[in-house]
Amino acid sequence: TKSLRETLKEVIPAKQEQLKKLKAEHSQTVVGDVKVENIIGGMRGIKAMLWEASVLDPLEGIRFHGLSIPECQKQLPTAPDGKEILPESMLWLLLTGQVPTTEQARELSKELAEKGELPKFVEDLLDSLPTTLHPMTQMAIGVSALNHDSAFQANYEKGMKKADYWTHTLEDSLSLVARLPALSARIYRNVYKPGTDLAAVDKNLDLVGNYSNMLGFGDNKDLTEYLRLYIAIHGDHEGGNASAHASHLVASTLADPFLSYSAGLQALAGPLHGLANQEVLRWQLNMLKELDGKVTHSDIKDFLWKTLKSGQVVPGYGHGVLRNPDPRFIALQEFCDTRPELSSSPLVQLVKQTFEVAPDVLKEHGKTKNPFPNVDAASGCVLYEYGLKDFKYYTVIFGVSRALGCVSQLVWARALGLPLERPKSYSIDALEKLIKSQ
Ligand code: AMX
Repeated sequence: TKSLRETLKEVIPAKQEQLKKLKAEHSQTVVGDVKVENIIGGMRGIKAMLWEASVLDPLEGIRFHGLSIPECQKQLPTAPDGKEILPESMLWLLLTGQVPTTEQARELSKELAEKGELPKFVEDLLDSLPTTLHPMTQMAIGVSALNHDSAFQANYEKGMKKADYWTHTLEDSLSLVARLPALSARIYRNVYKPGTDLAAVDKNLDLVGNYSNMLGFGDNKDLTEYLRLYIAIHGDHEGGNASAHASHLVASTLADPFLSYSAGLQALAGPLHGLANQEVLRWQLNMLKELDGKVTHSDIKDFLWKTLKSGQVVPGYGHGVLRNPDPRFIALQEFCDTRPELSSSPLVQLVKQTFEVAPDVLKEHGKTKNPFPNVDAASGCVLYEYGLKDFKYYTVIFGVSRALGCVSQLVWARALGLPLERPKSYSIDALEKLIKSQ
């Protein structure tokens, strides 16, 4: 069986060659144009980034190295006691473009568990933060501080060769992913369960088995399975989304993976991005309370219009790229449908009923380009039903997941020698001048 490092050593030269050929033959080939609407419209639609691990189709949704979510669910190894995708399998796929064998996935689980402890000073740093500080801010601080032990930074200072960049980036990336469960669970303990014991990293458990255990939910096998699925399928969503792009931009300065991913987390903490899952739950719980158990389609419709007329967005609906229901939303709905305790829950039912009503209301409202649910429409209600009710914490779980894609791209960016990002910007005056000169 080949190790992760051996597999990467094999696949990287072919990709380097492929890019070299592309550059030599097609540097001047035009693949799109830039309109003023793109410049003032958040760069939507501009084809401007190289991102290896996944590509998002507006209608079909995400594919990880060509594999759709249902294909990943069929092909990627699961935990010994589980049926859902193991995030380690997804990490292997994102990094190498290959489906790992069960043995390879187990080896990666073992390596991550062995590297999973936090340095003492990071534990002390997290313990010193006020519990009123948002868990996402705490997470970004903790991840940033892990750069104390960065192999990339240490070797850069010693003057390493460019050809060695990716190997040290990989070591940092694995160390970051390995430490996220302990870091994130410590934040959960400090904020929501102060004074209780925090389990140590168990060398025999997989990444999420450990995470769930450290969160205090180790006995809840269903929640652990849900977290595996959730963390695996949130892992990557191509490169232009705010967290991935922020992490990629910072990494392009040759900042190490810890600093780069800390920037990704800061972007994830915004309400239009990762914070949406906490907002969805707050909004659905308000709806449940206001409708007082008697929920009809017409009641939901009225509630949706009330939200829209008050000038707010419907959280969990719409997307910058997608133009269909998000396949990640569908995968999470299917998880709910297979479990009686979830399918009978009024909250889970409400999410489903909202999906039956909201697209038509949003179409009638006429603003959003995508009236369908994104992944955040479903993700929080399951956590809530399984007893993880502290919804300010939900984006941290997203943050554990999104690291898989961001660090994979980081390894590829260093292996392919991608340069510093530096797009051109214009002031309004300069843009007007540019338009006149056309
Ligand atoms: N409810 C009401 N109005 C919406 C809407 C929604 N769910 N989604 C978009 N709109 C509005 C926009 O606010 C915008 O209005 P404006 O012209 O007055 O500014 C208009 O429709 C056009 O927006 P768009 O091009 O369809 O979307 P976008 O690419 O600018 O933004 C997104 C995408 C996700 C930020 C937006 O749909 C939104 O705010 N959704 C609700 C929040 C949410 O669910 N975020 C999670 C996204 C997934 C994730 O990152 N986790």
